[in-house]
Amino acid sequence: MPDRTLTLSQWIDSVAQLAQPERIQWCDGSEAEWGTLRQEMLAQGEILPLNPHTYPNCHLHRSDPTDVARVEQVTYICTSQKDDAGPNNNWMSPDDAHRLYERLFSGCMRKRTLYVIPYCMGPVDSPWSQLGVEIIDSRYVVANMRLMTRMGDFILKRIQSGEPFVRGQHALGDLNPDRRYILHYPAENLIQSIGSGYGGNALLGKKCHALRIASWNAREEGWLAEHMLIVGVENPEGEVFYLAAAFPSSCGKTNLAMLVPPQSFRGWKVWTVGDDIAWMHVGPDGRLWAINPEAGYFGVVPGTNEITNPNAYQMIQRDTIFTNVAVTSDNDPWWEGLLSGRPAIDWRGRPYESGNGPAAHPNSRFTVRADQNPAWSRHSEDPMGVPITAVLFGGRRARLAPLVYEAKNWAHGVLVGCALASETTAAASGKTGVVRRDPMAMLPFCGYHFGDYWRHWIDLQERVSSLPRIFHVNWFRQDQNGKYLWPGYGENLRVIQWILERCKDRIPAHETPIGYLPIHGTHFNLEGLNLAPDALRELFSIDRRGWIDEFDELENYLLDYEPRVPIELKEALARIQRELASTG
Ligand code: GTP
Ligand code: SPV
Ligand code: MN
Repeated sequence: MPDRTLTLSQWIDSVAQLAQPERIQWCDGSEAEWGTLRQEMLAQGEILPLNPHTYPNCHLHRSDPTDVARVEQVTYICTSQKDDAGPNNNWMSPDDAHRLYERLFSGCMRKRTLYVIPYCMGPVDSPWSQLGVEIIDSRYVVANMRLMTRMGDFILKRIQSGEPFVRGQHALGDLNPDRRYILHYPAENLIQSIGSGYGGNALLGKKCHALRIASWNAREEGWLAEHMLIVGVENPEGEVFYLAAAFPSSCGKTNLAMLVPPQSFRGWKVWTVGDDIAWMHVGPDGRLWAINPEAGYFGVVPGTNEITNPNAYQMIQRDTIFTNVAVTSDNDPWWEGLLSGRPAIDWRGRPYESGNGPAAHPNSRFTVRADQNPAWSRHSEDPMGVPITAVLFGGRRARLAPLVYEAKNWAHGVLVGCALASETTAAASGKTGVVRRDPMAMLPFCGYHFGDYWRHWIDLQERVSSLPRIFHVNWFRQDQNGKYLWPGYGENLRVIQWILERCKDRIPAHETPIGYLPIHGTHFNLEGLNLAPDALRELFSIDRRGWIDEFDELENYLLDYEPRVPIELKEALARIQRELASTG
């Protein structure tokens, strides 16, 4: 068991003694440091330069082909009581996990450099921010953390003066999937990760710290750490409303966070505060206030173009790290969904042959500093964050879930979040396209028992006097031929407009057992949109039989979390079931 009273340098020494690196480098986040790192990575082939004329200061990294996504099956929560991790997590006892770590870390950094990365999650002067230190032997991880967090010497000084921090110990190891583990010790504010250099497995500030460890702290301290984007929507009157939205991995957070309004929405603007993680606290005014702990985006590349996401497209034209995309014969990055160019080399570095799978990996990513986004909100740096008017839940549902509906009250809204289900995507290893429950989009990220987590959500109503309204959205409904019924992307602002009108109590809605829906044909802005009448009907229809089955299945699902499921959720569920049964 590591000694939590160790100072920073004692802790680094103890890790170095175990891992045996050739040297230790304390990172300061400076330009000079990046210059040296870049030269070393180029020399070693860890990054490749992209076309400097079309993509200035952009680089390509090809990860090990077996290391391209998060690995949920080897991600563990290590609590002394197994029950506290819940059926939603893999569990290992802290003692076993520490022993495993010591075995795997022993000598794992021989002939390598150990980098010490001091970072801050959240605006540097926010009372809600948290400090962390990641130890790692991968320059690529350093380069990514430099874009994704506030990193540097000034953090080190705060830690040395006694501020608490989360410890992250990480090593590439031999990248063998059989020796890959991501271990979390919430009671020790400690993360240990080995065997992967990719994304959420390796950038420890992100999912490991800002969600799994932070969600545990958040429950103890009365706040929320969520897998949510934060977006400001400004109407033509100049009023800005902030929304937080939880969609599972690769289900549209980045895209909604930087949406460009359709042409008919003159005078509307959208401002991005965050695209993946929200930390929400109860403010002195009784509202929920959200900060984005991150300072950059680690976003899905495929599907990004000047039509779907013009802001993202523009921001990744310079100073960007691309991971696992293809390249053209001109050495430009290329991916599926790009509107021009042709792939010459695929994501593994082999000559591209059509019929041999996608040229870019479906989970290929860009890493870029947030303020390169043309829609970046200057309120991203506000210490108190932004006030949240509405919370959205949504997933990929080819059937059943309508385009939008509103929960009837807080407990019902929490049930809507709890019932979130979505088709699996390439963001995690495993089969894609299978519908699974992913409550609040937190299945891979909640650091404790889901039953306790839902209780924590329910109890918020005691302390938040102006609760946000809760909505469910689904951009991914398909017709019989598998074609999306809704155009999505910028057009999603139409749904947001309806949501804001509802929040201001300006428009009536159609009451159904599952929630409030737009009244067919009115109060929903379709100006300038050519949708087949059939598509519209389908998008706003309720399949009563299908919903009865859905809620029966949900009732069954909740049994796994007993006896910790809040009674309020079961009552909300029973009420819907009764109403569905009686509206036949
Ligand atoms: P993580 O970073 O994994 O947490 O994902 P995310 O939720 O930020 O997802 P992202 O916005 O990157 O979208 C993932 C994929 O969905 C991309 O290929 C997008 O092009 C696609 N997508 C996003 N929004 C829409 C939409 O409104 N409609 C459709 N059809 N596709 C969308
Ligand atoms: C996700 O999978 O939800 C991501 C990418 O945002 S990762 O950083 O790999 O977690
Ligand atoms: Mn995510």
